[in-house]
Amino acid sequence: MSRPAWTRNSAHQARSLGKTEATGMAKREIIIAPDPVLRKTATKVEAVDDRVRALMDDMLETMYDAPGIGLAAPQIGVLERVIVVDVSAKDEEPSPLRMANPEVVWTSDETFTYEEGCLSLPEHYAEVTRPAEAKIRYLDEDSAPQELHAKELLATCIQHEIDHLNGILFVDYLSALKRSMILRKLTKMKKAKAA
Ligand code: K1U
Ligand code: ZN
Repeated sequence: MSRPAWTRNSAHQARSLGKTEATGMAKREIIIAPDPVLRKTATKVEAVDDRVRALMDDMLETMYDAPGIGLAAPQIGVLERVIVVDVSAKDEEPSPLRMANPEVVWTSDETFTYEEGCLSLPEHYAEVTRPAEAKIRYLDEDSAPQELHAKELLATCIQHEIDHLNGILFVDYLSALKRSMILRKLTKMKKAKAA
């Protein structure tokens, strides 16, 4: 049975309407690096069915709560090729994107540099340069094939999330020294939290 239309509109809107419990959406735990799950390659979904739609809604709930502008399924321990993104500003209407099996089919030569963060690498930020524009092919929440021409922050965020599906983290674009410093700090932080 398909869900009511409003629950598929936006987890953010649903929460602000106080309807999170009624939808059955759930906030999931975000996996912090270093963790082997974040280095695995995720598998394609066969189709976007009710199970995948529920996963997408949980991911949006988790992303808005963090808060973040994107999330990939491996970050909550699910090794499937599913991402969610919403780069709308605070004073704009939410514009969540739910994508299954996203693929970059074209990128511009022009680049865009942005100080990236990652919910799996809390409190660490670094400039990363990526193509400024990208065409993305994906399945939407109704399993319909779509193509999106993304620019600047949206393009950066989608590329960052697709990297997660391939076990790549933004620190992999930094020098080995910077990467190992960040990962060592996170190991220490996790040990301190576990103690
Ligand atoms: O994939 C993730 O871990 C989410 C990540 C996405 C991302 C951020 C910046 C560049 C590329 C991809 C985040 O959302 S980190 C948090 C963040 O950027 C943010 C949080 C609150 C308001 C605005 C931005
Ligand atoms: Zn990330």
